[in-house]
Amino acid sequence: MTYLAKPILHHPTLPKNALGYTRRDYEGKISTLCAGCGHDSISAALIQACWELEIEPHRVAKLSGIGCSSKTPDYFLGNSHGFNTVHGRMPSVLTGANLANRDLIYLGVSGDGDSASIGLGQFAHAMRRGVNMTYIVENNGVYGLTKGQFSATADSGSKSKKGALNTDSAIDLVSLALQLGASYVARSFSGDKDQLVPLLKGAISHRGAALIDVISPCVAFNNHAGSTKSYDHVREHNEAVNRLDFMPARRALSARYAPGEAIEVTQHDGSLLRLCKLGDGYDPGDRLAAMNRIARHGARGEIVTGLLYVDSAAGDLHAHLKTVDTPLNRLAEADLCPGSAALAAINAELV
Ligand SMILES: Cc1ncc(C[n+]2csc(CCOP(=O)(O)OP(=O)(O)O)c2C)c(N)n1
Ligand code: SF4
Ligand SMILES: [Mg+2]
Repeated sequence: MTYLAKPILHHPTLPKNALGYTRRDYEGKISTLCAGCGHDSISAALIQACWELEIEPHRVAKLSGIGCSSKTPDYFLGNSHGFNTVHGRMPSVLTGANLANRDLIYLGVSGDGDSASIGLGQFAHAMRRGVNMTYIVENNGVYGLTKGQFSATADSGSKSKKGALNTDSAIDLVSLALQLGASYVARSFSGDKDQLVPLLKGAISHRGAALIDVISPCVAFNNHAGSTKSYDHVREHNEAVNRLDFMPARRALSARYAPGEAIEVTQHDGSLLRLCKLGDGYDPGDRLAAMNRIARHGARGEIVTGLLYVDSAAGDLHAHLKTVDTPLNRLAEADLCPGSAALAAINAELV
């Protein structure tokens, strides 16, 4: 229950990262979600990723909309900045915050209803602008918080808990993000922590718009036979294209794969993504191939997961706008106002 505070004390022998923090230091309040909800596993993966990345919690800003998924930022990174916005409006608030202070690490946490239904326009513009963020969609195919109506990501032909058939076509946020120009695009499953944690670490270290669509079953309203977002369905139809190893720039690199089996992508901060190809040679640098792969496998009812596309040289909104390196919220009046002589010179040019 929300009124129960977590105990602050923890065992002195818990492992610590280089900053001296334990995983407990990256937790938040006790979750009020249903036991078994996929969203709680995503929160746990985020805690693990931020602990392993040795991120100082005060450098993170978590933003969300409305929904069970959008409640989750309360359950991780309790010492970070947080903003729970209006339903579907997280991307514009995140964009504004990012423009004002480029120095923070932005986590956008949303649901399929929040992003693909009411917030679709906002989602699209944040992706096409290349806002530097990790945008996580906790995708269960329903509006969990309002008791299980189909969302816009529900597959055509899937059935509700009470047997109603969904006849609308699904919106695939991954395909949309690829088409709109996002530079790090992945899909994962809340039940696959081994895949999700490195995907999150890669996304957080990526500069540009990073989307991770995480299939996250709703045990209360969408975990039955006939649902394509249930634990059983996703386990049976999961088609991973690669396995990701994330190595921060400061760590010595270890060779885990034989040459020819892996692709390496160096990100702007020097961190390395090492992708072990599964099955036929999948190239995560080919946007069109990614779209093609998703459509081809989707037609067979398969859910393609893994790092589907990455362009580490794409840059972000600040690079496109050529803003100064100093966060805009730290500029003083003297930086912002060039003085009356400069203004007179500009005005003279316009005469
Ligand atoms: C403007 C507005 N419209 C509708 C609602 C009602 N509402 C609250 S949450 C929600 C859907 C949440 O679904 P999703 O984003 O998929 O999150 P989930 O609960 O499934 O994690 C809706 C329609 C609202 N709060 N505000
Ligand atoms: S209603 Fe569904 S989405 Fe919401 S907490 Fe329960 S299981 Fe999770
Ligand atoms: Mg949902």
